[in-house]
Amino acid sequence: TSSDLNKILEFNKENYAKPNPKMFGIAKGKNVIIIHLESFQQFLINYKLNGQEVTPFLNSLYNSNQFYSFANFFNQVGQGKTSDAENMLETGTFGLPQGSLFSAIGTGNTFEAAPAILNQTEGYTSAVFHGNNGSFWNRDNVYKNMGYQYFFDSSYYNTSSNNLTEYGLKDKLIFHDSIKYLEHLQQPFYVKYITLSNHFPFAIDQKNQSIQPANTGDASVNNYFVTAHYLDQALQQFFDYLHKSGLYDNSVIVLYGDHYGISDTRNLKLAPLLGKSASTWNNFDNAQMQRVPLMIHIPGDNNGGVQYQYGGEIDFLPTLLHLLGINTQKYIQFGTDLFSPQHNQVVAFRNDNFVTPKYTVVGNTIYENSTGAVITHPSESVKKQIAKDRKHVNEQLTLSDSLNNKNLLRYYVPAGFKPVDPKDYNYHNDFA
Ligand code: GP9
Ligand code: MN
Repeated sequence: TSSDLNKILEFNKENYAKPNPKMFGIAKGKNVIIIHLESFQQFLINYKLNGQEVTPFLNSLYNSNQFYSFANFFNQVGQGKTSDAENMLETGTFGLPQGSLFSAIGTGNTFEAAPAILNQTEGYTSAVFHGNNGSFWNRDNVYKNMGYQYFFDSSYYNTSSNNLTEYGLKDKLIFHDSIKYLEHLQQPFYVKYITLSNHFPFAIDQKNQSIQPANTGDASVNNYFVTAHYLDQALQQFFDYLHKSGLYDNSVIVLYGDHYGISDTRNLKLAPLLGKSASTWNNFDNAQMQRVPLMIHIPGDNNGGVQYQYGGEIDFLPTLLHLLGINTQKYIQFGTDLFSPQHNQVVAFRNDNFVTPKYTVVGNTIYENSTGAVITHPSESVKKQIAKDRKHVNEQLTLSDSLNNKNLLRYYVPAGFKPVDPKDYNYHNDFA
């Protein structure tokens, strides 16, 4: 295991991308509010269904200079879906090739995760707000290992049946009903809201349906737009509060989509709505559909706008830590800061396929992004580039798996980091 750890440390060192001096520390000491947009795909941004914007509020943020909005940001989850996204964003390591890391090994695993790092370096308070049972995806155990101080799960809210959708409290209610808890938290805080109304099969009661569904012959595809619209309204209401309370002006606000809402097979139904034909739809298109939003508001900074560099969920943690002025060199993280000039733009999917700014690689097939065409006879230089990228992807995934499967962070304590003791936390509803 010590040789495994050495390989990981070597990769980590080689892979390190130093921060962009223009961005490093520009949000130092600010609150951080992370909003997880359930099943939300990038194609919804600025999309019009029957001439009407589906997510007008998010669009207004995406198109404003108060957000750094990433146009080529991909989800990298495996079977652990939401939990894999959470894991990547907060630990900088990948989910597992099969199953959910949270469920499989999250209880006993050692993490050096955002809540602990931020608490130990800058004195942040941390909390999660989520309207489902705390045990879903083993969160109640994993969050303790991440160093989360508070977890406001469904037991903290009024969950009478008309307040619920399939997975728990409706999004408008979680944002509203959690304010009383948020307002008790010592600042600066690092908090995460995990929404859930926009989840397959995308069902919501009549009174919360304020746009017409699509008409594709697949009910879940049709209703995806309706629940995304509802989520958009919920966000607008929450942002009203953030402005009124003043939090907007002293908080980094991050919005991200965790993974697809529409599966590869259902993409065939969606294709015509995207101006594509189901008959020519292929693996290239499926890979392109894995884009999800990443939008970052930095208080007092109006230099945002659309960012075109390629990246994925694994890149988020070093990006955030650098914005907060925290050096990441000593932590083991498999992605790189999206704002760094040295950022690595190869985006690995959990099944070893990958996307780069120029190419999309699915198995042994190479597609050219600009045309979507298969490159049947790649030049020597393209072959060389792809081989190099493939090696990076394999290494990244394999080393992350060995780190987590063997629980190697037990043996690697970065200078000044105090290992997290899960016994320090309990999430029983005795806060209020
Ligand atoms: C449930 C929610 C959904 O609490 O986070 O998880 P998913 O099914 O998307 O993985
Ligand atoms: Mn999810």
